[in-house]
Amino acid sequence: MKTTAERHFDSPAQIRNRMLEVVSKNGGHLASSLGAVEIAMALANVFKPDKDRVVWDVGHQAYAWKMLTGRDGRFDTLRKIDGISGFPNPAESPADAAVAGHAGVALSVALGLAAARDSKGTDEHVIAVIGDAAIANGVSFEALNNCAAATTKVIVVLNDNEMSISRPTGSFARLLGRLISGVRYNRVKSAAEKAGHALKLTFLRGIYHGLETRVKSLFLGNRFFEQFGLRYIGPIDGHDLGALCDALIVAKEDKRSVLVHVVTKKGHGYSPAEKDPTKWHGVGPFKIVQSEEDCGATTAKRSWSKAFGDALVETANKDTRVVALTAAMKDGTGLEEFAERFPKRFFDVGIAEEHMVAFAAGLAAGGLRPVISVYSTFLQRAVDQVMHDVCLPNLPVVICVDRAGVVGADGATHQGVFDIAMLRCLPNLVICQPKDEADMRLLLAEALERNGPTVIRYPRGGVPSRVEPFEGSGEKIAIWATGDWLAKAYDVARSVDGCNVVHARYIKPFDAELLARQRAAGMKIVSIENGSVAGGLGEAIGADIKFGWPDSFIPHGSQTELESRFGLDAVSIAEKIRSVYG
Ligand SMILES: Cc1ncc(C[n+]2csc(CCOP(=O)(O)OP(=O)(O)O)c2C)c(N)n1
Repeated sequence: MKTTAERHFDSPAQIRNRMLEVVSKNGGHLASSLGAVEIAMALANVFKPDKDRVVWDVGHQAYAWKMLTGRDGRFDTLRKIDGISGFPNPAESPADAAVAGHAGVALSVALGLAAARDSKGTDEHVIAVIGDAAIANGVSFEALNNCAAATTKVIVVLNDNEMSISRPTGSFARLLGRLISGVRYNRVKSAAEKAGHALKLTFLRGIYHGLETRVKSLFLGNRFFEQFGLRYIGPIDGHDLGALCDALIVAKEDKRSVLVHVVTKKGHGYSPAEKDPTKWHGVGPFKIVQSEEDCGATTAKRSWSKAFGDALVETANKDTRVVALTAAMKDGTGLEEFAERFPKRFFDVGIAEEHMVAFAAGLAAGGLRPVISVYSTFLQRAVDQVMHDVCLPNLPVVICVDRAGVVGADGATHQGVFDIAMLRCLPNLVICQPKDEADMRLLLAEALERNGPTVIRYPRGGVPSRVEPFEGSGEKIAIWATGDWLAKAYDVARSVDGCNVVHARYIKPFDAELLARQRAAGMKIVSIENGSVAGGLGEAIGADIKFGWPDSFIPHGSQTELESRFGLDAVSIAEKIRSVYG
């Protein structure tokens, strides 16, 4: 693997330049990582990355941390197959205390690490870095509730950029807004902060922070985090490295648990990203420009998400009972237009998948037709609500599972391969997958007619407007294939004698009569699906050869690279079938 020599970074600007250089070629999570450069530098300065434990929440903002902890030399390989991951991963570096791709868990993991340290009697510091949207996640709240009981010493860095992927929703965002926008408080605070910044002696810092606490309670009266056993320090300017280091030193020296509230700007240092942080949250390759003009991050072709969004708007025009729900993923799941057209029928619940599904159950029980749009990997959070609140009462909730299948460069935390396996066992639930845009419309209409729950799954990437059927006339082998991999099954059938193809439009219940007829005629059954083999369609139909993702976590790489590496491209599949059946 080609690497650049490890280098030393003197300034945040150098790190940002390197980040831009690589992300503009490889794509990645830019705006959040640009905003967290000084946080990463301060953490690397004040703590020992190889000994102290830093847990990033979500982890998409940790590129600077990667560069500063021994991975700058390999940073060019970011998100590339066999290169470094876009998210923290302990298998990649000891400086990554935990895997981090799903939001809201950092505080829990950090509490566990701190409690383990307390029990062993060692002295490493444990720090959770968490965004203002991720801290409002239910798991974060459970951890806050447990914080004082779990340990006496954990450090939380709250990276508040006042943004989720889009504008955050909910009361907690408002609370944080009040904390950082009390004008009177800020004026006093910044004077106090300057004084504190100039003071290098610990006892003087103590006086400064004693004063700060009084200022806070005097002017703001906000003791929210202190009720949870966390001393509150802040708000601190997250792009002032000196102030950040000072605050972290105070947090480190304090015997109690501390939350340092840091205010940053998403996209900091790259004006197009500062101007439109939502667009620059996650980007494909782009051309770097220095003006505020849009520099045209790669625009993808029409996606499955957009096809879904358009179909939903059409349906909602006709049926006023239809409402749409997202857990902080309006932009990724194609719901922008719905949100604009029907603001009263649109619910962005924040990063709260469990709440979203149970909330949808309530909406359905109340007579509406809720349509949830959620990435496969994040729906995993809410499997219990799907079972308990939706399937058991058999409510008409439509769950549109986006990014179902391997997603590519985001890697193991984000591959959407487990949804069929997790959901197929749930009674009352219908699971289907469209083959093209026209089919998406039909399946959505069918789902909204049903008086029970439906899952419609579709992958990341471009949507074909129409996949022409090719059934083949073979009588030896029946290939059962789902949605996006149907076209691949047609390619296989064209190159292997004796095949015909079944479009398994409904995965549950599948067409048992057809299967029985094929079995009775002595046909071999082969399944091809963009999901895990364990628990997938192939298992359901008892296929003789099952093509899908194996029982391992699928790393990052492009979708096509991964398909060939795992023998799931049309040529490899055809070869395997020929080698088994001649
Ligand atoms: C459980 C879960 N749901 C959704 C996401 C998708 N997601 C990635 S980042 C993000 C927003 C995070 O906002 P914040 O915590 O404020 O961090 P920022 O990006 O602003 O630094 C979301 C919703 C996720 N990673 N995990």
